[in-house]
Amino acid sequence: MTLVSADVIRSRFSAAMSAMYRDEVPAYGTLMDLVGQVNAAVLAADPTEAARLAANDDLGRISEERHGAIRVGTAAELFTMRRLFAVMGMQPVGYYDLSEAGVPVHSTAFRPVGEAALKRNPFRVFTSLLRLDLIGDAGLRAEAAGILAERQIFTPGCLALIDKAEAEGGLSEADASRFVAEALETFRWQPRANVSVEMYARLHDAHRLVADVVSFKGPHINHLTPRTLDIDAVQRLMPAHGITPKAVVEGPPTRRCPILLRQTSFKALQEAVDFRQGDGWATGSHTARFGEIEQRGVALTPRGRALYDKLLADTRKVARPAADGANAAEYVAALEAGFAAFPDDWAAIRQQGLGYFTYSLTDAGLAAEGADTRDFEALVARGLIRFDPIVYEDFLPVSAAGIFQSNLGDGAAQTFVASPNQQRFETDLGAAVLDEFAHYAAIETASRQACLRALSARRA
Ligand code: OOG
Ligand code: NI
Repeated sequence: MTLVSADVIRSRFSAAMSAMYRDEVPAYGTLMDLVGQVNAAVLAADPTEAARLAANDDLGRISEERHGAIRVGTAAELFTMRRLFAVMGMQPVGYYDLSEAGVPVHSTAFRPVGEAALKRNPFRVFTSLLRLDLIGDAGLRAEAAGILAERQIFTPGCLALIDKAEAEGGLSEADASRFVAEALETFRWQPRANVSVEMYARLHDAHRLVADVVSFKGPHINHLTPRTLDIDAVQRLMPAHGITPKAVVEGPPTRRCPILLRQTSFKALQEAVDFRQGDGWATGSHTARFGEIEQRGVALTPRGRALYDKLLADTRKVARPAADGANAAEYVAALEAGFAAFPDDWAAIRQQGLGYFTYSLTDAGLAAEGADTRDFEALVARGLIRFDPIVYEDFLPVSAAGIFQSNLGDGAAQTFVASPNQQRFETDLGAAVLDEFAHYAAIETASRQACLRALSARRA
């Protein structure tokens, strides 16, 4: 029997999720259209960049590209979520501790790994596990754990297909279609809560995020994020399209050579929810679902990342973005001043070992006969080998915290003692998370070796 590739299942799932979210949250559709227009304008205005993206086979993925986020409540849910995403070729990459930023979760990102899979479809899901251990009220903690223990967030059909995919190494065409439909159910918005309005209020008082996870039958997808080539333009154009963005863009400032990830979001919608009341239902509301856009730049090496973290921390000592946007201009100015210390041209970023790049032969390299392959840098300098930034595929904890906070409301600021616990997270997940740096380094090394092999073959 022929099995459908995991990449194909992921592409179909990502498209199905996008259609569902467009339906449920119309502002997401508006944002998608706006991002499409801005991306088309950027490419039209910069034919060199368009040609570079086309040559690297990266042009096709941009308009298809998105990430989403969910929050699960128990170790068992996280464990099965890992198995579900594995059917679509998505592995847990990275560990993010959000407790430090006042959000009682820790997280990973499920995403494809490897160049070919990323080019096919880079869909990612930022997945957080609620940490009830950080909630002070022991009684409430036990009640919340009890509610979570009773829910089943996966359909029986989905669970059976995960088992089947694991046993048979993949799914047939018919099973893959069923899997996409069944898996989608887990991420759907549930307008009927699992709890009474009183319980919801108690959970909400402990932390809005606790209410968001515990009160519902499943981990509704809380945002989907298209990738834009010019986040400042989209941010500027959002209000004219009836969308109010958060005050500041998270991440590095505007640069000629984008690094890592810049993100901005629009505020969560207030949605009607039916809460349990006696034998019936009482209508209330909940805010959880929002929209976000992102612009991705070069993946940084540990050294580049350390410089990024330092410059961001220094900036935030000077100005911390206020939730209401009061000091937005001051923050942006401080950020720009701080990041003047981060080189803003590709050659310098590469030479100083701050970013990861892929290498390929130029036309001159393809035509060269008898190049000396012992000195790699000389081949770059002679123009036989070119370099292109590797796109950062992961997330940033400070930015993620900013995105969480902007959707928790201004009164929600709360502090927890920073308590990263990667070991606990990995035990719950049932697997170790992959190290993002090792993965980018491997892509870079493979491209270097491929260039050298091609040049040596020509010499013989
Ligand atoms: C996830 C927030 C993090 C991002 O893009 O950094 C995130 C959440 O609110 O559940 O999606
Ligand atoms: Ni996000």
